[in-house]
Amino acid sequence: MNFRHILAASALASVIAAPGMALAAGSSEASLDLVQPLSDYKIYVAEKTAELVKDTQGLVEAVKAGDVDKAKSLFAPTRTSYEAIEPIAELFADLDGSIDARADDYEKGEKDPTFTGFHRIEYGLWKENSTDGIKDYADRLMADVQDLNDRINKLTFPPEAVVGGAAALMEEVAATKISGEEDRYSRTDLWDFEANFQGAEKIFDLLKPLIAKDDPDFVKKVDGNFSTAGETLAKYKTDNGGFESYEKLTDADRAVLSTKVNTLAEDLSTLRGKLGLD
Ligand SMILES: [Cu+2]
Repeated sequence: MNFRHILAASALASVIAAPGMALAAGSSEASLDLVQPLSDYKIYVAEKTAELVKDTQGLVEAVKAGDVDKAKSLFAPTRTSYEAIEPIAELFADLDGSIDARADDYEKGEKDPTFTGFHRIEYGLWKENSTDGIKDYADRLMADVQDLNDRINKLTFPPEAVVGGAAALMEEVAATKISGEEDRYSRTDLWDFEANFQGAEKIFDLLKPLIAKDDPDFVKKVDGNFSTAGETLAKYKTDNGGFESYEKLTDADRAVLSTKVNTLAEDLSTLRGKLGLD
């Protein structure tokens, strides 16, 4: 990193901390172009975390009321706002662990008392078919989600995490969604898929104006892959706006998604370099 780069980065950080602040006239640093997309992204994330808090409240209420069916119906839609902003949520590793870890991360798996969060609740609802053992986990999830919301509101978004986030989301899909690892008890994986795609596409759309001029073919290719992935997922949409079980996904469609996800991950991983953040 050279000195000019450091200056630009710190100027950028202070501008992002105060989104309303006007840019100094004549500032033509490449990375200052990121100010607008970053502040737009911050708004997007704030909306998603507010939604997450509200939806989690509903899920927690259903669990505490002992309403298994209602809690099941709220599980997948509640998660989507978390999945869409995972590049930012993951900056808080402690919370990401307690909110979204899988049983495999714990020595005693599902029976491990430190296994908490969405997937512990998912296990209770689908495998134990009961809310009895998960009421405390519901309270904990609510507290963690509030904490996440507070921390995100105070966060100065690191440009590399945002720009790199588009690829990170596609890598998340490649690593934990295609395999069906993430929502193994409920088979609601396709909801997460869509949210991950939307989160990645949001970042790409915000950055697009910065790359479209120099690299129109790249933009076209990425847009094309996003839309093929979207069309493939759309085949599994249900009438109530949700998704069919992951088991319904055909091998052919799984292959299409897998190819698109890997290509997108690869292409989007070049964004940081294209925008001078490497
Ligand atoms: Cu996740």
